[in-house]
Amino acid sequence: MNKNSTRPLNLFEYEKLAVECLSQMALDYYASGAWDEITLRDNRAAFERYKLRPRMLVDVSKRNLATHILSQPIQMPLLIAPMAFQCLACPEGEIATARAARSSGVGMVLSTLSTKSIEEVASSCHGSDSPALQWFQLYIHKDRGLTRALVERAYNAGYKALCLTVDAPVLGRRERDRHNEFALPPGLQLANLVNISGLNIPYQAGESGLFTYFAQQLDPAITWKDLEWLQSLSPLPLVLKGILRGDDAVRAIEYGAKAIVVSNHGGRQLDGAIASLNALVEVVKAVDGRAEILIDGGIRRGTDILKALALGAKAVLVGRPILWGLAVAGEAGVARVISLLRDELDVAMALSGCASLKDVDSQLLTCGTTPS
Ligand code: FNR
Ligand code: LAC
Repeated sequence: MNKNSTRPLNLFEYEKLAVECLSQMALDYYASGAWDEITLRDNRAAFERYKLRPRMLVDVSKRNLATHILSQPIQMPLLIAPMAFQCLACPEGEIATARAARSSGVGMVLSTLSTKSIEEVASSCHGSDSPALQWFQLYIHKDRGLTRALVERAYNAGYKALCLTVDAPVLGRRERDRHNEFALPPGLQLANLVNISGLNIPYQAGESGLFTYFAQQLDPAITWKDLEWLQSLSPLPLVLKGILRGDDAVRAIEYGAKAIVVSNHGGRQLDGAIASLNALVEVVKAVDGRAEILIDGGIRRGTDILKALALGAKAVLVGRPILWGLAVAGEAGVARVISLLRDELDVAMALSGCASLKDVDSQLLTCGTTPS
C-alpha cells in the first residue's frame, strides 16, 4: 500500500501503513508485548470468541453514542490510552493526539512519560467551548517530591482525573526492545521530568533503556496504603489502571478509586496474564455498580467496543491504533482512526437493534451458541 494513494478503511490498514513510517526501534517499541506475546494475542482472541445476538425490528433511525465518564460528557465511549513517547511517531506527538481527541469529542489520558509536557498538552486544547476530557496517568517515582510535583502540575493544568497505573512495579520484558537497546533518540526527552530532574531514558548496552529507567526511578514498593497519600495531594478523582481481578477491584473502591481500567497494559507487562475482556466479566460482577469500569487491550473494531459495553464497561481505551494514525498522518490520522471506530460502532449498534448505549446489555452477547 502507498501512503498517499490509499485511504485506509480500518485500523488494521493503518497499522500496515504505519510500519512504513516508523523507525524499526519505534515500531518495535510500539507494537511489542512481553516475552512470547501470548497475552497480546489473547486480548484480540477474546473479542473474537464472543458472538453478538442482534435484536431485529427496532427503530434505529436515530442513534446516540454519547455518554459520561466521571460526570464528564464525551461523544462516544472512547478514551485514548496513555502511551509514552508519542513524538517517536510524529513531531507534534501528544499535542497532535490531544487535538484530535478534542475535535473528535473523546477523552485522552496523558502518560507521565510523554514527550510533550503536561502544560503544553493542556494548553494546546484551550479555546474551544467544552472542556476536554483529559486525564493524567501517573507513575509513582521513588522520589516522592517529584511525584507530588507531577500530580500538582496535572491538577493546576486542568486534568480531570489521576489515572494511577498499578501493573508496572517493574517493566515487562519486551525482547524486541532489548535487542534494539531501546533509548530515546537525540532531541526527544521526558518532557514532564526534564525541568524537575533532568531524567531521561538512558542508552544501555544489551538492555532496554526504559527497563533500566523503571528499575532506577520507579517505586516497586507501593501498596494500597500509598493511595491515601496520593489522594491527599489533590482533589482529583483516582482511577486505577491495570486491575485484572474482582477482589482487587473491590479493594480499589474501598481505597477510594472512582473508576477502574481493566487492563493488562496491552500485553506488555505480565505475559500469560488473562485477556482483559475475560477479566472484565469478573470485575463487573464484583464491583456491582459502585464504580465506573473501563477496559483496554485489543480493541480494533466498533464491534469490539460494543462487546465490551455489553459485558459492562462504561467506555473503552484504545492504544496502539492511535499511534498508527499518528505515524501515518499526525493529528488528522488520529482523528480518522477515531472516526473509523465511531462509524463502525454506529453501524454495529444499528445492526444490533441499539439506538443508544442504554440499549446495550449483556443479552446482546453469547460466548457459545446459546445466551450466557
Ligand atoms: C502503553 N501503555 C501505557 N500505559 C500506561 O499506563 N502508561 C504508559 O506510559 C504507557 N505507555 C505505553 C506505550 C505504548 C507504545 C503502548 C502500546 C502502550 C499501555 C496502554 O495504556 C494500554 O493499556 C494498551 O496499549 C491497550 O492495548 P492496545 O489498545 O494497544 O491493544
Ligand atoms: C510502556 C510503559 C511506558 O508500556 O508503560 O512502554
